[in-house]
Amino acid sequence: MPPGSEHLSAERIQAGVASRQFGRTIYCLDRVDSTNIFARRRAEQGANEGELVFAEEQTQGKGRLGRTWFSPPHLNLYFSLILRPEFGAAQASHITLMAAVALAETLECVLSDPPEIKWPNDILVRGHKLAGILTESSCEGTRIRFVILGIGVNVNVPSELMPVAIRESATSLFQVTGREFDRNHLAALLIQGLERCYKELAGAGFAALAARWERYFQLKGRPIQVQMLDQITHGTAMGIDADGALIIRDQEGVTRRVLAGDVIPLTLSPCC
Ligand code: BT5
Repeated sequence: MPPGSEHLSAERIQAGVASRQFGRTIYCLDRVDSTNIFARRRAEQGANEGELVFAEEQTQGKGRLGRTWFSPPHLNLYFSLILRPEFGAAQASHITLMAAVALAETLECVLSDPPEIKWPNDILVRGHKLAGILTESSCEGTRIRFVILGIGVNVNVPSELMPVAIRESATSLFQVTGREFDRNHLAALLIQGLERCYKELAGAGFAALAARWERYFQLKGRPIQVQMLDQITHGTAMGIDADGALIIRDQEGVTRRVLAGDVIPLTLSPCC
């Protein structure tokens, strides 16, 4: 059987996860509106940290800011992890940064080209989007009740099946490597990577992961544009601060913190 034709199975994923702190309970659904919506309901019902929801297909896969995540059946990974961190709501953005490191480190093991992190939530390969992260938190004052960490990875989807709107900007492991992947095995690797990085974050804060995050952040020192709703800021990407905000230096030399938005790399124009 070709590796890409296997259905997702909780047993097969669990067989590949060594420690099982994450993934003791795994739902593998055929079809769902969004794994984040399903996982939120489970969290509201009291599900434990580490519970995972996978789906073969999402009919309303969510991106940030009301955008959609293209989620065709049986080709990719769409999953949500329930987290109940002890740290405060001010550190919730660290979950996205932690997940980006876990994804980049895991995907690097199966790729010859190193992945890149595009702040705050994209994983790119050769400049094309391979995976996206959507973190949704439920807080009570300064306390986090739970976080739903949603991850979509394009695994075996060929370019011709992508919607035209993202065909140029997106990629998949199949497109990059020319081979199909066993999604159960890849899911297990991702869960292990997430558990390892989450333990580091919970134990020592984002400082434990910052250098690794920076290693995958290829835009440092490069001119970028950051768009947040109708506001556009231009400047040079300097990195992130301890809160996970993007630091940019604008044309006047003023340093700014950006808390949310879409980063667009700009090309340097030759000077005469
Ligand atoms: C994201 O949003 O990148 C977060 C994606 C999170 C998806 C997972 S799947 C499991 C879980 N359950 C959910 O419902 N969601 C999460 P954002 O940065 O806003 O990017 C969305 C944009 O990426 C879209 O507007 C498209 O331009 C593009 N896009 C949509 N689907 C894509 C895909 N499959 N691959 C690459 N790019 C895509």
